[in-house]
Amino acid sequence: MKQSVARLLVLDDEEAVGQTLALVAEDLGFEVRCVQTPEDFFDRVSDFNPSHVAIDLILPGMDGIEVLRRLATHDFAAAIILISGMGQKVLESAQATAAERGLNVLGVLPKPFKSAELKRLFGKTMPVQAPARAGPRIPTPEEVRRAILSGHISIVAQPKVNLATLEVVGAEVLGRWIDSNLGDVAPDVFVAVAEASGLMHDLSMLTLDRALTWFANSPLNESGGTVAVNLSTTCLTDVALADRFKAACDVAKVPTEKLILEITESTAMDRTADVFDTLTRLRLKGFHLSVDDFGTGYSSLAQLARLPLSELKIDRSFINQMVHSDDARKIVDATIRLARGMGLTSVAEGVEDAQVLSQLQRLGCDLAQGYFLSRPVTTDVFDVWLRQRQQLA
Ligand code: G
Ligand code: MN
Repeated sequence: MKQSVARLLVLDDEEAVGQTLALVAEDLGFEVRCVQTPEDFFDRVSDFNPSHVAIDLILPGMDGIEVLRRLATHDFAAAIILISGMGQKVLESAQATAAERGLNVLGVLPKPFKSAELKRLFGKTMPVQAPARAGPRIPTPEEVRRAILSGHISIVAQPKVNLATLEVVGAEVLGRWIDSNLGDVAPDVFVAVAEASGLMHDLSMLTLDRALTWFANSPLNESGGTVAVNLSTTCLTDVALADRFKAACDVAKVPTEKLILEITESTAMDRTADVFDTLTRLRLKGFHLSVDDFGTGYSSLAQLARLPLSELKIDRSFINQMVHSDDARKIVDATIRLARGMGLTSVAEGVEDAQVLSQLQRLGCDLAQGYFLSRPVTTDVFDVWLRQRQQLA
């Protein structure tokens, strides 16, 4: 017997809601079952084995949160859609709790919903059961060490664009490692290994050297742009870092003012004297400092004001939610104002579509970065792309 891989189980005490969901989902090739009580739901979960479930948060007897808690204790892996007439705020906090419990929440659906919204949600997971691809093995510290020493870690660059003029005003440089055995190793993977094995200093110097060598002769430098590199907290406890970075800039003949060093929010909030000293010394030598992924940590505004910063990068989790979530948009708006009030450049990271870009323009954000403008690309590709863009302008 042929069994459809896409199976949706709906739990909603309003029968009409289940019927509407069923209509849309069946149209998309789903096999659908609807139940009205949590008891029936849990019975059905085991025999119907759904790939997707839609759960109303308000139910008689047991509420939706309780249903989610029970699912979490069973390592439930299906994609979950949350439904509620209680407004976006309740839905979003339920989504956050569910995600925290390790559940796979596809999205939320405020009632009354349109079938287009539902299609968009389902569309996110098509094809429903893509074969799981085994991720590459985590490299050993020795492999990371060899990759650094033999210069196998290269860089890619992603543009930063002025939202008022759409001019390219800078680039963030990211490490890239394509290994003959391991394949493309994601930067957060090799950075984590480097951090844990005392290799971060070498990795940062290598990235900086590569960034400077490229930037010195790039059209980005010619047109007055800047180049950004990421700095980990481990590096900042090294008291000689500022001198070494300055020396590298001198060798490459790039003024330190052209460099933006990105630190994470938790680094910025680190109150150890060494970290604070290094940040201050870097700024005294002319480097600009930027707080990356802003909004995800626990900032103290007092500490933020104390640091010699030039830029705030608003975390992409707010940016890519801002079209759908009022809260995300308010946070972005407030952060842009905060940056402006403190004399800092605001940067939106993770801009993935035109709608987000135009909202950011309306809110008066200074710069944007993200796939919609360009993915991180090799520096050769970056230079060609930028020259073409400059000729067209
Ligand atoms: O934390 P930081 O902003 O330095 O992280 C950079 C990472 O973000 C890189 O791995 C890069 O590929 C990724 N990135 C860049 N632009 C986008 C985007 O528009 N969307 C998403 N999801 N990731 C992005
Ligand atoms: Mn960054």
